[in-house]
Amino acid sequence: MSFKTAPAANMAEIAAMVERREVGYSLESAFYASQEVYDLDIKAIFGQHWIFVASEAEIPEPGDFVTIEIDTQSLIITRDDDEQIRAIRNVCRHRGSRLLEDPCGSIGNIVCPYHQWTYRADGELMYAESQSPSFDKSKFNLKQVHVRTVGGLIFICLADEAPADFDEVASVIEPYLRSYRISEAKVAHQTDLVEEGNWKLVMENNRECHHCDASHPELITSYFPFLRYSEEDVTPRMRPTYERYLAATANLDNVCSINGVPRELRHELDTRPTGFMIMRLPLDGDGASFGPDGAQVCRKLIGDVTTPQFGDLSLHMQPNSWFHFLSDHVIVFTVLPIGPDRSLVRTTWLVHPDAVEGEDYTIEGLTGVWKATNDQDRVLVEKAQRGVTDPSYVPGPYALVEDDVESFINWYVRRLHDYLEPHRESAE
Ligand code: 3BY
Ligand code: FES
Ligand code: FE
Repeated sequence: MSFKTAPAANMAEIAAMVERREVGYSLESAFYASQEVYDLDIKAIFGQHWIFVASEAEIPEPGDFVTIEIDTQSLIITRDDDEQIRAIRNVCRHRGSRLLEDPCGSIGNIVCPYHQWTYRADGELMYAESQSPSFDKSKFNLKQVHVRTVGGLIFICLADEAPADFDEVASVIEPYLRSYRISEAKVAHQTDLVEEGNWKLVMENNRECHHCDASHPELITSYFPFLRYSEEDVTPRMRPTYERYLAATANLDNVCSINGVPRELRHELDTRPTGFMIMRLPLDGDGASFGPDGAQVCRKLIGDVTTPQFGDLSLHMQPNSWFHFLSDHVIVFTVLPIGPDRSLVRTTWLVHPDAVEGEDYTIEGLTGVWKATNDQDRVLVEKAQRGVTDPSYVPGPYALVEDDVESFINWYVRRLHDYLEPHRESAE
Protein backbone atom coordinates (compact mmCIF):
# COMPACT_ATOMS: atom_id res chain seq x y z
CA MET A 1 0.00 0.00 0.00
CA SER A 2 1.39 3.43 -0.79
CA PHE A 3 0.19 6.98 -0.25
CA LYS A 4 0.22 10.19 -2.21
CA THR A 5 0.94 12.33 0.82
CA ALA A 6 4.14 12.39 2.85
CA PRO A 7 5.32 11.01 5.17
CA ALA A 8 4.29 7.82 3.41
CA ALA A 9 5.46 5.38 6.03
CA ASN A 10 3.58 7.08 8.83
CA MET A 11 0.37 7.47 6.86
CA ALA A 12 0.56 3.84 5.80
CA GLU A 13 1.15 2.76 9.37
CA ILE A 14 -1.80 4.82 10.64
CA ALA A 15 -4.02 3.48 7.87
CA ALA A 16 -3.00 -0.06 8.78
CA MET A 17 -3.83 0.65 12.43
CA VAL A 18 -7.23 2.03 11.42
CA GLU A 19 -8.01 -1.04 9.32
CA ARG A 20 -6.96 -3.55 11.97
CA ARG A 21 -8.83 -1.88 14.83
CA GLU A 22 -10.84 -4.59 16.58
CA VAL A 23 -14.48 -3.71 17.24
CA GLY A 24 -15.31 -3.81 20.96
CA TYR A 25 -11.75 -3.05 22.02
CA SER A 26 -9.94 0.14 23.00
CA LEU A 27 -7.47 1.62 20.52
CA GLU A 28 -3.84 0.70 20.30
CA SER A 29 -1.33 2.91 22.06
CA ALA A 30 -0.15 5.03 19.14
CA PHE A 31 -3.65 6.50 18.70
CA TYR A 32 -3.28 8.14 22.09
CA ALA A 33 0.37 9.10 21.99
CA SER A 34 1.93 9.56 18.56
CA GLN A 35 2.51 12.99 17.09
CA GLU A 36 1.53 11.69 13.63
CA VAL A 37 -1.89 10.45 14.78
CA TYR A 38 -2.40 13.68 16.66
CA ASP A 39 -1.57 15.70 13.55
CA LEU A 40 -3.99 13.56 11.57
CA ASP A 41 -6.70 14.07 14.23
CA ILE A 42 -6.28 17.83 13.87
CA LYS A 43 -6.79 17.55 10.10
CA ALA A 44 -9.27 14.70 9.78
CA ILE A 45 -11.41 15.30 12.86
CA PHE A 46 -11.02 18.89 14.08
CA GLY A 47 -10.38 20.15 10.55
CA GLN A 48 -13.44 18.46 9.01
CA HIS A 49 -16.27 18.35 11.55
CA TRP A 50 -18.55 20.69 13.42
CA ILE A 51 -16.79 21.67 16.63
CA PHE A 52 -18.63 23.18 19.58
CA VAL A 53 -16.72 26.30 20.65
CA ALA A 54 -18.88 28.56 22.85
CA SER A 55 -22.41 29.57 23.73
CA GLU A 56 -24.11 32.73 22.49
CA ALA A 57 -24.37 33.82 26.12
CA GLU A 58 -20.59 34.43 26.02
CA ILE A 59 -20.91 37.08 23.30
CA PRO A 60 -24.21 38.85 24.01
CA GLU A 61 -23.38 42.26 22.45
CA PRO A 62 -21.97 43.32 19.06
CA GLY A 63 -18.16 43.40 19.31
CA ASP A 64 -18.01 40.80 22.08
CA PHE A 65 -15.60 38.00 21.25
CA VAL A 66 -13.97 34.85 22.53
CA THR A 67 -10.80 33.38 21.08
CA ILE A 68 -10.48 29.63 20.66
CA GLU A 69 -7.33 27.62 20.07
CA ILE A 70 -7.56 24.36 18.16
CA ASP A 71 -3.99 23.09 18.36
CA THR A 72 -2.03 25.89 16.60
CA GLN A 73 -5.08 27.44 14.94
CA SER A 74 -6.67 30.46 16.58
CA LEU A 75 -10.20 31.63 15.88
CA ILE A 76 -12.13 34.72 16.90
CA ILE A 77 -15.78 34.00 17.61
CA THR A 78 -17.60 37.31 17.56
CA ARG A 79 -20.93 39.02 17.09
CA ASP A 80 -20.70 41.65 14.36
CA ASP A 81 -22.49 45.01 14.21
CA ASP A 82 -25.49 43.32 12.58
CA GLU A 83 -25.63 40.81 15.48
CA GLN A 84 -24.47 38.05 13.16
CA ILE A 85 -22.13 35.48 14.71
CA ARG A 86 -18.82 35.10 12.88
CA ALA A 87 -15.88 32.75 13.21
CA ILE A 88 -12.79 34.51 11.92
CA ARG A 89 -9.19 33.33 11.62
CA ASN A 90 -7.10 35.22 14.18
CA VAL A 91 -4.37 35.92 11.62
CA CYS A 92 -3.64 39.33 10.10
CA ARG A 93 -3.75 39.46 6.30
CA HIS A 94 -0.70 41.78 6.24
CA ARG A 95 2.15 39.71 7.60
CA GLY A 96 0.26 37.21 9.66
CA SER A 97 0.41 38.55 13.18
CA ARG A 98 -1.94 37.12 15.79
CA LEU A 99 -4.63 39.79 16.22
CA LEU A 100 -6.37 39.17 19.55
CA GLU A 101 -4.58 37.51 22.46
CA ASP A 102 -7.24 37.79 25.17
CA PRO A 103 -9.48 34.75 25.74
CA CYS A 104 -12.51 37.06 25.65
CA GLY A 105 -13.42 40.72 25.54
CA SER A 106 -15.12 43.38 23.50
CA ILE A 107 -13.84 45.29 20.48
CA GLY A 108 -15.06 48.08 18.22
CA ASN A 109 -12.77 47.14 15.35
CA ILE A 110 -10.03 44.53 15.22
CA VAL A 111 -6.72 46.42 15.11
CA CYS A 112 -3.58 44.44 14.40
CA PRO A 113 -0.96 45.14 17.09
CA TYR A 114 1.90 44.98 14.54
CA HIS A 115 1.20 47.64 11.87
CA GLN A 116 -2.36 48.54 12.78
CA TRP A 117 -4.28 47.11 9.86
CA THR A 118 -7.84 47.68 11.00
CA TYR A 119 -10.76 45.32 10.41
CA ARG A 120 -14.47 45.59 11.18
CA ALA A 121 -15.90 43.02 13.61
CA ASP A 122 -17.15 41.10 10.55
CA GLY A 123 -13.56 40.77 9.29
CA GLU A 124 -13.68 43.38 6.52
CA LEU A 125 -10.43 45.32 6.10
CA MET A 126 -11.11 49.03 6.60
CA TYR A 127 -7.67 50.53 6.81
CA ALA A 128 -4.07 49.65 5.89
CA GLU A 129 -1.37 52.30 6.10
CA SER A 130 1.20 53.03 3.40
CA GLN A 131 0.10 50.56 0.73
CA SER A 132 0.64 51.26 -2.97
CA PRO A 133 -2.14 53.12 -4.87
CA SER A 134 -3.08 49.89 -6.62
CA PHE A 135 -3.73 48.12 -3.27
CA ASP A 136 -7.19 46.56 -3.31
CA LYS A 137 -8.21 46.24 0.30
CA SER A 138 -11.27 44.16 -0.53
CA LYS A 139 -8.86 41.29 -1.27
CA PHE A 140 -7.48 41.25 2.28
CA ASN A 141 -10.46 40.67 4.54
CA LEU A 142 -9.89 38.28 7.41
CA LYS A 143 -10.57 34.64 6.55
CA GLN A 144 -13.80 33.22 7.89
CA VAL A 145 -14.79 29.67 8.68
CA HIS A 146 -18.25 28.08 8.75
CA VAL A 147 -20.32 28.89 11.79
CA ARG A 148 -23.79 27.69 12.85
CA THR A 149 -25.82 28.01 15.99
CA VAL A 150 -28.49 25.79 17.45
CA GLY A 151 -30.43 26.73 20.57
CA GLY A 152 -27.73 29.30 21.45
CA LEU A 153 -24.79 26.87 21.03
CA ILE A 154 -22.10 27.92 18.54
CA PHE A 155 -20.40 25.39 16.28
CA ILE A 156 -17.67 26.05 13.74
CA CYS A 157 -16.22 23.99 10.93
CA LEU A 158 -12.73 24.62 9.56
CA ALA A 159 -13.23 22.56 6.39
CA ASP A 160 -13.90 24.15 3.00
CA GLU A 161 -16.98 21.99 2.82
CA ALA A 162 -18.72 21.37 6.15
CA PRO A 163 -20.69 18.17 6.88
CA ALA A 164 -24.12 18.75 5.37
CA ASP A 165 -26.05 16.93 8.09
CA PHE A 166 -25.72 19.74 10.64
CA ASP A 167 -29.10 21.28 9.75
CA GLU A 168 -30.81 17.93 10.17
CA VAL A 169 -29.19 17.45 13.59
CA ALA A 170 -30.05 21.03 14.56
CA SER A 171 -33.70 20.47 13.68
CA VAL A 172 -33.79 17.37 15.91
CA ILE A 173 -32.14 18.94 18.96
CA GLU A 174 -33.52 22.47 18.79
CA PRO A 175 -36.95 21.56 20.27
CA TYR A 176 -35.18 19.98 23.28
CA LEU A 177 -33.01 23.08 23.85
CA ARG A 178 -35.69 25.72 23.33
CA SER A 179 -36.93 25.92 26.96
CA TYR A 180 -33.49 26.93 28.24
CA ARG A 181 -33.09 30.09 26.10
CA ILE A 182 -29.31 29.86 26.05
CA SER A 183 -28.78 32.88 23.84
CA GLU A 184 -30.28 35.08 26.58
CA ALA A 185 -28.58 33.35 29.51
CA LYS A 186 -25.85 34.81 31.70
CA VAL A 187 -22.39 33.29 32.08
CA ALA A 188 -21.99 32.70 35.81
CA HIS A 189 -18.61 30.99 35.71
CA GLN A 190 -16.06 29.36 33.41
CA THR A 191 -13.10 27.10 34.13
CA ASP A 192 -10.24 25.89 31.93
CA LEU A 193 -8.76 22.61 33.05
CA VAL A 194 -5.65 21.22 31.36
CA GLU A 195 -5.55 17.44 31.42
CA GLU A 196 -2.35 15.52 30.69
CA GLY A 197 -4.10 13.12 28.35
CA ASN A 198 -5.02 12.69 24.71
CA TRP A 199 -8.33 14.34 23.76
CA LYS A 200 -9.83 10.93 22.90
CA LEU A 201 -9.23 9.65 26.42
CA VAL A 202 -11.08 12.71 27.73
CA MET A 203 -14.00 11.94 25.43
CA GLU A 204 -14.00 8.20 26.16
CA ASN A 205 -14.12 8.95 29.86
CA ASN A 206 -17.11 11.22 29.31
CA ARG A 207 -18.96 8.59 27.31
CA GLU A 208 -19.47 6.14 30.18
CA CYS A 209 -20.64 6.16 33.74
CA HIS A 210 -19.04 2.81 34.56
CA HIS A 211 -16.56 4.78 36.69
CA CYS A 212 -19.12 7.11 38.34
CA ASP A 213 -20.02 5.02 41.36
CA ALA A 214 -16.39 4.63 42.44
CA SER A 215 -15.06 8.03 41.40
CA HIS A 216 -17.75 10.71 41.69
CA PRO A 217 -19.11 10.70 45.27
CA GLU A 218 -20.49 14.25 44.99
CA LEU A 219 -22.06 13.79 41.54
CA ILE A 220 -23.86 10.53 42.29
CA THR A 221 -25.93 12.08 45.07
CA SER A 222 -27.91 13.64 42.19
CA TYR A 223 -26.81 11.88 38.97
CA PHE A 224 -27.95 8.27 38.65
CA PRO A 225 -24.89 6.32 37.48
CA PHE A 226 -26.95 4.33 34.97
CA LEU A 227 -26.03 5.98 31.70
CA ARG A 228 -26.77 3.32 29.04
CA TYR A 229 -27.38 0.62 31.66
CA SER A 230 -30.02 -1.99 31.20
CA GLU A 231 -31.60 -3.87 34.08
CA GLU A 232 -29.12 -6.79 33.80
CA ASP A 233 -26.16 -4.45 34.31
CA VAL A 234 -27.38 -3.37 37.75
CA THR A 235 -25.42 -5.02 40.57
CA PRO A 236 -27.23 -6.08 43.77
CA ARG A 237 -25.50 -3.25 45.63
CA MET A 238 -26.89 -0.71 43.14
CA ARG A 239 -30.41 -2.16 43.21
CA PRO A 240 -31.94 0.32 45.75
CA THR A 241 -30.58 3.23 43.70
CA TYR A 242 -31.98 1.62 40.56
CA GLU A 243 -35.43 1.39 42.18
CA ARG A 244 -35.29 5.13 42.87
CA TYR A 245 -34.18 5.65 39.27
CA LEU A 246 -37.24 3.79 37.96
CA ALA A 247 -39.60 5.86 40.15
CA ALA A 248 -37.89 9.11 39.12
CA THR A 249 -38.11 8.07 35.46
CA ALA A 250 -41.89 7.64 35.72
CA ASN A 251 -42.14 11.03 37.40
CA LEU A 252 -40.09 12.67 34.64
CA ASP A 253 -42.36 11.08 32.01
CA ASN A 254 -45.28 12.93 33.61
CA VAL A 255 -43.44 16.24 33.86
CA CYS A 256 -42.46 16.05 30.19
CA SER A 257 -45.96 15.26 28.99
CA ILE A 258 -47.50 18.03 31.15
CA ASN A 259 -44.96 20.54 29.82
CA GLY A 260 -45.15 19.27 26.24
CA VAL A 261 -41.37 18.87 25.89
CA PRO A 262 -39.68 16.11 23.90
CA ARG A 263 -38.73 13.10 25.98
CA GLU A 264 -37.50 10.61 23.39
CA LEU A 265 -33.90 9.36 23.38
CA ARG A 266 -32.16 10.10 20.07
CA HIS A 267 -28.99 8.05 19.77
CA GLU A 268 -27.11 8.86 16.56
CA LEU A 269 -23.57 8.91 17.90
CA ASP A 270 -21.95 6.78 15.22
CA THR A 271 -24.39 6.80 12.33
CA ARG A 272 -23.63 10.21 10.83
CA PRO A 273 -20.79 12.78 10.47
CA THR A 274 -22.35 15.09 13.09
CA GLY A 275 -22.85 12.33 15.66
CA PHE A 276 -25.00 13.15 18.68
CA MET A 277 -27.11 11.72 21.48
CA ILE A 278 -29.80 13.61 23.36
CA MET A 279 -31.74 12.25 26.32
CA ARG A 280 -33.61 13.43 29.36
CA LEU A 281 -32.47 11.81 32.59
CA PRO A 282 -34.18 11.91 35.97
CA LEU A 283 -32.15 13.02 38.97
CA ASP A 284 -31.86 11.42 42.39
CA GLY A 285 -32.94 12.96 45.72
CA ASP A 286 -34.80 16.25 45.26
CA GLY A 287 -34.57 15.62 41.52
CA ALA A 288 -33.97 19.30 40.78
CA SER A 289 -30.32 19.87 39.99
CA PHE A 290 -26.68 18.97 40.67
CA GLY A 291 -26.66 20.23 44.28
CA PRO A 292 -26.14 17.73 47.12
CA ASP A 293 -28.92 15.10 46.93
CA GLY A 294 -30.36 16.70 43.81
CA ALA A 295 -30.91 20.13 45.38
CA GLN A 296 -31.49 23.25 43.31
CA VAL A 297 -28.34 25.40 43.01
CA CYS A 298 -29.88 28.59 41.61
CA ARG A 299 -33.11 30.00 43.00
CA LYS A 300 -34.18 31.37 39.62
CA LEU A 301 -35.10 28.74 37.07
CA ILE A 302 -33.47 29.15 33.67
CA GLY A 303 -35.27 30.22 30.47
CA ASP A 304 -38.92 29.20 30.28
CA VAL A 305 -38.57 26.28 32.67
CA THR A 306 -41.51 26.27 35.07
CA THR A 307 -40.70 23.44 37.46
CA PRO A 308 -37.51 22.49 39.31
CA GLN A 309 -38.29 18.81 38.65
CA PHE A 310 -37.29 19.04 34.99
CA GLY A 311 -34.53 16.41 35.07
CA ASP A 312 -31.18 16.61 33.29
CA LEU A 313 -31.33 17.09 29.53
CA SER A 314 -28.06 15.55 28.46
CA LEU A 315 -26.54 16.17 25.02
CA HIS A 316 -23.40 14.40 23.81
CA MET A 317 -21.84 15.44 20.51
CA GLN A 318 -18.95 14.10 18.45
CA PRO A 319 -16.15 14.88 18.50
CA ASN A 320 -15.59 17.20 21.44
CA SER A 321 -18.55 18.32 23.53
CA TRP A 322 -21.24 17.48 26.04
CA PHE A 323 -23.92 19.48 27.83
CA HIS A 324 -26.21 19.27 30.84
CA PHE A 325 -29.40 21.34 30.87
CA LEU A 326 -30.97 21.56 34.33
CA SER A 327 -34.05 23.43 35.53
CA ASP A 328 -31.91 26.12 37.16
CA HIS A 329 -28.67 26.21 35.12
CA VAL A 330 -26.89 24.82 32.09
CA ILE A 331 -23.32 23.49 31.90
CA VAL A 332 -21.49 23.29 28.57
CA PHE A 333 -18.22 21.42 28.08
CA THR A 334 -15.78 21.59 25.20
CA VAL A 335 -12.56 19.63 24.76
CA LEU A 336 -9.80 21.27 22.73
CA PRO A 337 -6.62 19.38 21.84
CA ILE A 338 -3.31 20.97 22.84
CA GLY A 339 -0.91 18.13 22.02
CA PRO A 340 -0.84 14.31 21.74
CA ASP A 341 -0.92 13.99 25.53
CA ARG A 342 -2.55 17.26 26.59
CA SER A 343 -6.09 18.62 26.31
CA LEU A 344 -8.08 21.59 27.51
CA VAL A 345 -11.50 21.04 29.07
CA ARG A 346 -13.47 24.29 29.16
CA THR A 347 -16.58 24.25 31.36
CA THR A 348 -19.11 27.10 31.39
CA TRP A 349 -22.03 27.52 33.80
CA LEU A 350 -25.02 29.51 32.55
CA VAL A 351 -27.94 30.87 34.59
CA HIS A 352 -31.03 33.00 34.01
CA PRO A 353 -29.98 36.56 33.00
CA ASP A 354 -31.74 37.99 36.08
CA ALA A 355 -30.19 35.55 38.55
CA VAL A 356 -28.06 37.49 41.01
CA GLU A 357 -24.87 36.06 42.49
CA GLY A 358 -25.07 36.03 46.28
CA GLU A 359 -28.88 36.16 46.21
CA ASP A 360 -30.00 33.45 43.80
CA TYR A 361 -26.79 31.43 43.66
CA THR A 362 -23.20 31.29 44.86
CA ILE A 363 -20.32 30.27 42.62
CA GLU A 364 -19.35 27.53 45.08
CA GLY A 365 -22.91 26.16 45.26
CA LEU A 366 -23.41 26.35 41.49
CA THR A 367 -20.10 24.87 40.41
CA GLY A 368 -18.88 22.77 43.35
CA VAL A 369 -20.06 19.35 42.22
CA TRP A 370 -18.84 19.63 38.64
CA LYS A 371 -15.52 21.21 39.63
CA ALA A 372 -14.95 18.15 41.83
CA THR A 373 -16.23 15.82 39.08
CA ASN A 374 -14.02 17.39 36.40
CA ASP A 375 -11.01 17.06 38.63
CA GLN A 376 -11.79 13.42 39.41
CA ASP A 377 -12.16 12.81 35.66
CA ARG A 378 -8.83 14.57 35.03
CA VAL A 379 -7.10 12.15 37.42
CA LEU A 380 -8.70 9.17 35.63
CA VAL A 381 -7.72 10.48 32.19
CA GLU A 382 -4.14 11.08 33.32
CA LYS A 383 -3.90 7.56 34.77
CA ALA A 384 -5.29 6.17 31.50
CA GLN A 385 -2.75 8.19 29.47
CA ARG A 386 0.11 6.78 31.54
CA GLY A 387 -1.27 3.26 31.21
CA VAL A 388 -1.87 3.28 27.46
CA THR A 389 1.66 4.54 26.84
CA ASP A 390 3.22 1.78 28.95
CA PRO A 391 4.92 -0.69 26.57
CA SER A 392 2.92 -3.56 28.07
CA TYR A 393 -0.48 -2.03 27.16
CA VAL A 394 -2.69 -3.89 24.72
CA PRO A 395 -6.27 -2.87 23.80
CA GLY A 396 -8.87 -4.19 26.25
CA PRO A 397 -12.58 -5.05 25.86
CA TYR A 398 -15.28 -2.44 26.51
CA ALA A 399 -17.99 -3.35 29.01
CA LEU A 400 -21.62 -3.54 27.87
CA VAL A 401 -22.32 -0.24 29.65
CA GLU A 402 -19.47 1.35 27.71
CA ASP A 403 -21.26 1.15 24.38
CA ASP A 404 -21.13 4.92 23.89
CA VAL A 405 -17.34 4.73 24.23
CA GLU A 406 -17.50 2.14 21.50
CA SER A 407 -19.76 4.50 19.49
CA PHE A 408 -17.24 7.30 19.90
CA ILE A 409 -14.36 5.10 18.77
CA ASN A 410 -16.37 3.63 15.88
CA TRP A 411 -17.26 7.15 14.76
CA TYR A 412 -13.59 8.22 15.05
CA VAL A 413 -12.17 5.21 13.22
CA ARG A 414 -14.73 5.62 10.44
CA ARG A 415 -13.78 9.30 10.05
CA LEU A 416 -10.07 8.44 9.76
CA HIS A 417 -10.85 5.68 7.31
CA ASP A 418 -12.88 8.03 5.10
CA TYR A 419 -10.29 10.81 5.34
CA LEU A 420 -7.44 8.50 4.37
CA GLU A 421 -9.35 6.91 1.49
CA PRO A 422 -8.55 9.49 -1.23
CA HIS A 423 -4.90 9.51 -0.17
CA ARG A 424 -4.58 5.79 -0.58
CA GLU A 425 -3.32 4.32 -3.82
CA SER A 426 -4.40 0.81 -4.53
CA ALA A 427 -2.11 -1.93 -3.41
CA GLU A 428 -0.60 -4.04 -6.13
O1 3BY B 1 -21.20 14.18 31.81
C1 3BY B 1 -21.58 13.15 31.29
O2 3BY B 1 -22.49 13.20 30.49
C2 3BY B 1 -20.93 11.85 31.63
C3 3BY B 1 -21.89 10.74 31.52
C4 3BY B 1 -21.83 10.04 32.74
C5 3BY B 1 -20.55 10.37 33.31
N1 3BY B 1 -20.31 11.69 32.94
C6 3BY B 1 -20.82 12.43 34.01
FE1 FES C 1 -0.88 42.93 10.94
FE2 FES C 1 1.24 44.03 9.88
S1 FES C 1 0.99 41.98 10.53
S2 FES C 1 -0.65 44.94 10.33
FE1 FE D 1 -16.57 11.03 35.15
